[in-house]
Amino acid sequence: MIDRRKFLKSSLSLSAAGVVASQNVTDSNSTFNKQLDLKASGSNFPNAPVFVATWPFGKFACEKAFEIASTNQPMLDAIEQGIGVTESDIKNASVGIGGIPNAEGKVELDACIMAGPQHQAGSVAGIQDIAHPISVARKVMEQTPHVMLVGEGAKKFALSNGFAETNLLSEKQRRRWEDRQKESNQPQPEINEDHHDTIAMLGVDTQGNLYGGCSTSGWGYKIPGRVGDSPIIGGGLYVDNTVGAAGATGLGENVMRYCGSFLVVEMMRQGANPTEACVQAIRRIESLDPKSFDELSVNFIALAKDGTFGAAGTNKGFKFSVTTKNQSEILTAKSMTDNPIGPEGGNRK
Ligand code: SD4
Repeated sequence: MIDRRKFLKSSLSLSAAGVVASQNVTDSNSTFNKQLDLKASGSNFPNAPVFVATWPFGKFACEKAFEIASTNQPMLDAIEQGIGVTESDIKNASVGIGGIPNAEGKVELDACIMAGPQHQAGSVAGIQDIAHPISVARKVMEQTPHVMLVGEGAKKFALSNGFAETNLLSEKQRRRWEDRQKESNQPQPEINEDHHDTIAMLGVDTQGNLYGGCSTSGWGYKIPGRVGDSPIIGGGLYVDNTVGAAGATGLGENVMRYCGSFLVVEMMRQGANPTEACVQAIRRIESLDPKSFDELSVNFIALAKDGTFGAAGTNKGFKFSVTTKNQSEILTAKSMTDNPIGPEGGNRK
């Protein structure tokens, strides 16, 4: 008997070469076969390319990504350079340069990237002195046999691949950190909406292939070495090329314990639309967790293979950005409570 996985794999490569028509594939119900059908018929996804990102600052990132993708450059370039816009923005205190430091005053960054077609992933966590962790994550994905590098090793890898050593601590953040040192000698970071935010970005191309990335300085004033959900595949980001993609922002500890983004994608696999999938994942988390919706502070964005998208958050007012051929706007996510989400961390001051 022919192994089904091997059969599908060889069918896919033959199909890509234009050799196998979709009707030659026996199991017409599988999602794999739907992909083959689309490839064989040359069908396009009418709304694509579509980019969705967390928070209003994600709009600039989505627009950059759209500009790249719509001129037929690789989708990974679109995701990397889109997120790169947010990483370069010194006013944004939650991603890249100018990010909020850890308890010792060092900016430590987390990022990951995924490419749907080959189910590839790359990630870095707790990396210091490198301005574009999303680009390092991509290098890990494309140029090593590994998925994730952390701390010193990640920095060494970046430097040996030509990334420049950069001071990430802005004057403003240095002063805030020093003031905080004078005020408090608490070893633990407090939970404060003002101390965190993240860019997660999802994209789908005109062939229905999905990609995603995520980048953050994480929870402000965290214990050095703390890693959040953002660089964790399945936590802060997940891409399944047969179904859809999801990304998270909020308190990473409440996302990574539930494989949050993976959960959202699985809800879509079961038939939920992107918004419903985010809501169902948040409901699942709340049903298992001792914390209430308000204390959880979890927000998801989701993008289905067909280009439909949505988002939901525990609190009211989580905003996300979307750019397609027909629109580029900031939308408000569905919320589980009427209590406001608080200020967009670091980005409003
Ligand atoms: C983290 N999830 O490090 C990130 C921070 C974040 O909105 O997204 N804040 O936990």
